[in-house]
Amino acid sequence: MEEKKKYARTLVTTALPYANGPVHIGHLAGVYVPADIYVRYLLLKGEDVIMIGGSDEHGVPITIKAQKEGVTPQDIVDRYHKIIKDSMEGLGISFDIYGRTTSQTHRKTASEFFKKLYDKGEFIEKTSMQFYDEEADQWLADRYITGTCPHCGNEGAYGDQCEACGTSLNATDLINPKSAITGNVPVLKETKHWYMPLDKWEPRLRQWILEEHKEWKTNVYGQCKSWLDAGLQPRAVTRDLDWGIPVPIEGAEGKVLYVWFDAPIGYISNTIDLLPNDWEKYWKAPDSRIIHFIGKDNIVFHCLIFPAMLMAEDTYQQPDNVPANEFLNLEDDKISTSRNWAVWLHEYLEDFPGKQDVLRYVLTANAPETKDNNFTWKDFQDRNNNELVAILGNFVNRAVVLTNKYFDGVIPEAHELTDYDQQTINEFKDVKDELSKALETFHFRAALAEAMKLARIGNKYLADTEPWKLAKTDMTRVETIMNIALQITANLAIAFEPFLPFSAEKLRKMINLERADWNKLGSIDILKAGDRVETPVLLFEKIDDETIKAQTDRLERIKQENILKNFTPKAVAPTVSFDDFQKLDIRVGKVLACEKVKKADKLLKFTIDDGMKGRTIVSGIAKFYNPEDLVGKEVCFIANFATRTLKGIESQGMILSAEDADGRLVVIGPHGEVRPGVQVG
Ligand code: B3M
Ligand code: ZN
Repeated sequence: MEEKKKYARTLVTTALPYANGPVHIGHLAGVYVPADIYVRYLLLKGEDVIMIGGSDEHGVPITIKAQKEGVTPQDIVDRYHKIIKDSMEGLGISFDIYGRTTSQTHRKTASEFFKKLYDKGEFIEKTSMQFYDEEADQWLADRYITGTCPHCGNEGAYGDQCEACGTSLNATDLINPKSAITGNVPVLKETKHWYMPLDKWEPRLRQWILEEHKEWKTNVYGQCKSWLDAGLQPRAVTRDLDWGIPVPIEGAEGKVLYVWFDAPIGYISNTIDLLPNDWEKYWKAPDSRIIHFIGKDNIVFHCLIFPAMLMAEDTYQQPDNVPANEFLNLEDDKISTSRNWAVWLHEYLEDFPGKQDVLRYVLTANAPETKDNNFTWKDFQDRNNNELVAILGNFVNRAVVLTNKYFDGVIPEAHELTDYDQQTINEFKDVKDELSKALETFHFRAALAEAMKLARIGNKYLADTEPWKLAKTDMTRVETIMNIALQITANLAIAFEPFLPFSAEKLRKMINLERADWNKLGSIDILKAGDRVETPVLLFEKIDDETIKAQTDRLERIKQENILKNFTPKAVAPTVSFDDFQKLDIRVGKVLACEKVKKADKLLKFTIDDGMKGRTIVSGIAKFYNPEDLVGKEVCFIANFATRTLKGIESQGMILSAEDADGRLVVIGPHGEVRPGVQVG
């Protein structure tokens, strides 16, 4: 193996979330929780590390949101920056700074960065045709144009992508393009922009990633390789927009830096704000290393475009690693800010006070490290009840309770060890190496499983040695057992600190362990005999079905709302003549009786007064009505519908109903009183 590069300090950056909405569990699982675990781990080892975060406050998603709400983009970013910052703090994400890209420092840093590249001749200038809304007097960013997708015919495709078929588009590909601002047909006008010639940097990027960073995660390496193999094209780094950092050169009035040009520079400006005199060594000293934590949709920007910008600038170091994660789904559906399909962090913290670690645990145990993964509330409940409560919490509680009970809270001495004691101790003596190896290679799930293994070992040790039975006969033996159990507890306090910092702190307080020292991990002399433990506090508590149901009900409501919101009527069927229409004999009938059909959960059996001798109709609307509520109601039915036998019942007609957007069926009837048997037409 290649020898590991020695480093003196680490700069950890985390993707800057767009301040157009709060952060959700997808952001957390993909970026902030793993980054925080990593940083806490390095801190525990006593390393020099800083963690940089902040909001991405430019870009079209923000202007669109502002326009929708009739407020300014500044209002939007002020609102969400605060929500995001506070909620991240609430979850214990240990940012050294959480800044924003609307700060003065950032504006200056990004502007100067652009100017330097411009002065060095690193850009190419190109003119192109772009859509313009003449009534709004505004250039239209891709997201501001909708039209028909040339691939699938979806009428609501955006200028950059069709969300129905997933194809990436250019705005000029759209059939019947429309401005999202006025609904007018936009015109094409010529405009000038500055481009990063990525093709120029391609050979260096190839060498740097494909040859020198084969150790990167396979999903990251693979994505870079496929971009590089497809060949890199020049990319525009300016936009015609009035929200962003003005392009700092003459002849660029009304233009701003492309959000993906300024956002990664945000890492630099936030470092400057954190360490005005010392920031440069984190970015430029050869014994510093930089690690970008991001989600998979950001790989190209962090591995190819930003590095090309840094190469062009020529004084910065490249990142050492970019451990990007895949996506987390929610209840088997893609998380989406615009569809409100998410578990929002700020809401979680309100709904589950004091349970930050439960979320951190579940998101790590389920982290989308190598493939997309799924969050379900059921799994959340199970992992809390069966793992945190039943294994970790249970062991710690027993160890501390028994120490209080038998020794008045004083840590007893260990005497002669049995083979079984030795075997147990051997089982976790390598935990430090195992955990370190997993954490250093960004395998956070495996690392968490390793920490949990320690708790399992402890649980098994107490269950097997049964000190509560020995307490009557062999107190010396109980002293040894409890000493070992408490040493395992101390190990847990250290091992879990990166993952579950709130619980680890409680645990440390319980056993009076002042400081967690990573180097002690795996040993059995962390706690001193004669020192005291406190009375136990519960680290975790069971989460009941009702609590979980409140969350799944909320999601169900959102699902229904989305279906209704997105309803567009179906295209009208081919024209029919009056004669054709008259072939259908539609009549009004009165419901005399209505009951559920046995062994068929969809069907209702109607007895209808049709003004003649009456008839039976079976209809598939049982899910939507209580049969008794329909008795006495007037309904419309097709009287000459061919009879069918359903579940052994002959159905003599069809009751008309409308199907709502969410699939709900609503029975159709007259709005005034009419005699049963009259025709509709
Ligand atoms: N704001 C995109 C995102 O939230 C973008 C990340 C910027 S990192 C410099 O996915
Ligand atoms: Zn399409």
